[in-house]
Amino acid sequence: MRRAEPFRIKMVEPIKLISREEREKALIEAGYNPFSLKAEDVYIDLLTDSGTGAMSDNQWAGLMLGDESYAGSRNYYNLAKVVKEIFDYNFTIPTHQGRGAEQVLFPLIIKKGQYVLGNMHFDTTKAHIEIAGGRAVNLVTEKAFDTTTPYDFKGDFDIERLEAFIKEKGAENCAFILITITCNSAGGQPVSMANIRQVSEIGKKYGIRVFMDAARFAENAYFIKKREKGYEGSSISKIIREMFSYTEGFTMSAKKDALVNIGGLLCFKDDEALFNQCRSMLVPMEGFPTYGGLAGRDMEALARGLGEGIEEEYLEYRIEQVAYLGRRLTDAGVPIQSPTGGHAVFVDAKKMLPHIPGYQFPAQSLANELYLEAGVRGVEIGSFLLGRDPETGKQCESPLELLRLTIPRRTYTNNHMDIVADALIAIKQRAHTLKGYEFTYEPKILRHFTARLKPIE
Ligand code: P71
Repeated sequence: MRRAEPFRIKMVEPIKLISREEREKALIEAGYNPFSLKAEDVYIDLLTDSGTGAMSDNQWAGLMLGDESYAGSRNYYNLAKVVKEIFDYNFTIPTHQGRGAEQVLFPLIIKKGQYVLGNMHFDTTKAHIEIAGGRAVNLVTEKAFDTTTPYDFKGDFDIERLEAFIKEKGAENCAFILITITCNSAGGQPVSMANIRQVSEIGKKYGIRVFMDAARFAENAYFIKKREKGYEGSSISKIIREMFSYTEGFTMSAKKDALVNIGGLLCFKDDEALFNQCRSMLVPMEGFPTYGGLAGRDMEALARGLGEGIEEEYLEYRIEQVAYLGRRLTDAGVPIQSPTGGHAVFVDAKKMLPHIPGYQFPAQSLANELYLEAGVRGVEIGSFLLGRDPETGKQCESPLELLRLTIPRRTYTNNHMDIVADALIAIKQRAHTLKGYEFTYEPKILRHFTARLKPIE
């Protein structure tokens, strides 16, 4: 039988659609950069799925059981117990969010000039690799860049390129391999179990450690169950345990699949020495090892969220909502990364606005038009985000120009999805009239957060 959302709504947060004139004014004030909009001026906010979801009544109840002791909070032990149950990992470190975990781990395992091999590192992760003196290498399958041809696991590593790279550069020059599940930048695309296994075998063969960037681990497990032969009958829990048996540790932004508004994790299967090193570094950076930048109550919400985020009925609803928005767009001929992934629909702005070259930011143009049309905020994942080559100062060419419509968890209904779809379908009719953008203010690092732009007349 067809099923609706596996929850009912106990508390609501009003949202408002301001008038077209007010939106025009707000966008100009924001320098044509949706990052700079006031959230109150946004009707449906699809900027990110990070920390924007709704907690359950059980999580909110957990907040009241926060043990705010500086050391040895009971909520830490609850959290470590859940991590052991779900991932079968023995060592747990809480952090304030994903990049907190990266900031502690990466300098300990990267020597200057070493490569970190990944299936498209997320931008903040790449930044932390570089800050630690490493070089981020992208070895995702070429299939990820062909948005029109469906492929079940567009997050997979290109195994041949991975091995060739290690042979060419030498294993001693490779710090570690990082498997990002799901692959955010290519469209929330999953990595198959077979691929995770192969990557781990290559890691063993060359003596290179393998870690997970596990922000969307539950969505990845759900896709394995639905799309990979041999896993149809497995439970999500069993799939997760197998996925994590192939790696020795993970960093996690818990603001995604772990269903909290703040929090992160740094966990190890059995490397106690590395765990201890990380714990020492945690103290000056995030906090004492039993709270790591979180309040006791945050750790309790996280412990409970981890369990809820792997429930199959929840994941089915979650993935189906993203797929619903994807279908509405595809049916109307709006080009998207296909198939849809876990946390967002990615509109292919290169295809929708072929008259705007990459260096004039077609996906940013589409994001701005979508805000003007319906008060919907999406986010550009393309040349605007990618930035310039730090050595030559030249604008890098992004293989994809995408508008990410990121769906917060348990937050919006399919009525909201319809508003988004209708707006994009309307824009498609006049796509040729949209303009490219140029900078009026361009910061040097991570420019996309605060840059200001103007349309090119
Ligand atoms: C996302 C984010 C969060 C974000 C980042 C930049 C601008 C707006 C929003 C964060 C991730 C991620 C992966 C795979 C590590 C982090 C960092 N993603 N790995 O997609 O997707 O985690 O934000 O908790 O520090 O919107 P953190």
